Amino acid sequence: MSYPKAFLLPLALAASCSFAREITFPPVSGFASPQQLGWNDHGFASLEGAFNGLTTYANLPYVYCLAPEGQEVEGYDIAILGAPFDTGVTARPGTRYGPGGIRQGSRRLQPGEYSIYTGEDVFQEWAKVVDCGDAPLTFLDNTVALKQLTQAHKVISGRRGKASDYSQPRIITLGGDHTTTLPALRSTYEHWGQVSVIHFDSHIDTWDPKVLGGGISHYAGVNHGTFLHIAHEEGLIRNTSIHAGIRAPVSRPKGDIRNDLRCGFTMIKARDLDHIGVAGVIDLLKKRVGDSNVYISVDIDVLDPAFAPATGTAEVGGWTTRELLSILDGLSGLKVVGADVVEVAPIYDNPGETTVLAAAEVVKSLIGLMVHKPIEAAGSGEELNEL
Ligand SMILES: [Mn+2]
Repeated sequence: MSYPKAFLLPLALAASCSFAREITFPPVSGFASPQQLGWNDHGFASLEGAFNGLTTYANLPYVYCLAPEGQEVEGYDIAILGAPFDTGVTARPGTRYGPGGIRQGSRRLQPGEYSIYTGEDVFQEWAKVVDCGDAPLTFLDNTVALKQLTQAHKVISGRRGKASDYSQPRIITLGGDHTTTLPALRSTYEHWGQVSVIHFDSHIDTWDPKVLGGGISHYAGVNHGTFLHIAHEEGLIRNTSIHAGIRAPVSRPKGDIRNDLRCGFTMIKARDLDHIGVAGVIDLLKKRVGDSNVYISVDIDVLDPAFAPATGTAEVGGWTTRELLSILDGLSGLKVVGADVVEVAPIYDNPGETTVLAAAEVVKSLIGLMVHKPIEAAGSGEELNEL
């Protein structure tokens, strides 16, 4: 067979250019993880986590935590669970994309990095921390969706822990609008009984369903501004709960605050920080909850819209990201049995991803609190009457 000269010439040139760059492409298949490519040996591994594979929270391993009965599921101690739900809001919707947004904001977080403040890597202490993906929630019926979330939370927290001494997995939920905290509290109650809630938010969220929801229907009364009222009615929370960062107006001059106290809450207002400082806020929070089991709920709108524009009900005059992180880290030692970061609506974020970056760091601080205080399950609560 003979080839025309015009074809052979470039081949000959290429062969003579053996001094050109040496680029060896890896095979296109056959590797389960980048580590198996051997790049670890060349020191690249720590730079790769953020840009390969699927996007889990902080590049943690994904576990199919909702696997059907009978299927083996590896043990874990702290689980990330997404709750894509936004049909309980009173203002801008969009938090059904919150879990994905927070994971996107966490892409530069990964095991193998050490805090400049504490020197620790919370992902690689005693606890196995995993991402369970999102709970399957219908967006067509809130009542059904909230039941689905309770069930998912129960299944995931009901599995065996990895560290033998601390057998009860704890969950950090990525919201979702704030209504998603109610199913999480129902499930948490089953393992740990009543909890004190530390509620970071610009709104009190204890509104009477007859006030916020218009008394239209029972269904309408269950929303992101009433869930703490309902949690109190159901006996899920202790009268040692506390809000932090409150600044939004109330709708009844005295009635809302009276009802808030009745639901078991005191409050630290946003501007209190200016007078008592971060240490003062930490002190008040710790004193309020004492030695009780604690659930920490962080509505991202506790931050000023300058630091978290991507949320449904933004209120100006809020805390900075640094202040919130310092306060959270200052709560080390509390018995945190559950937590969430909610109301992140990525569609309103800016190109710098300000809100989701903040939310991802808040989640990391919450993991740190759980790691610092291993807790064993203290008996189960009674069966609950759910919606
Ligand atoms: Mn809220």
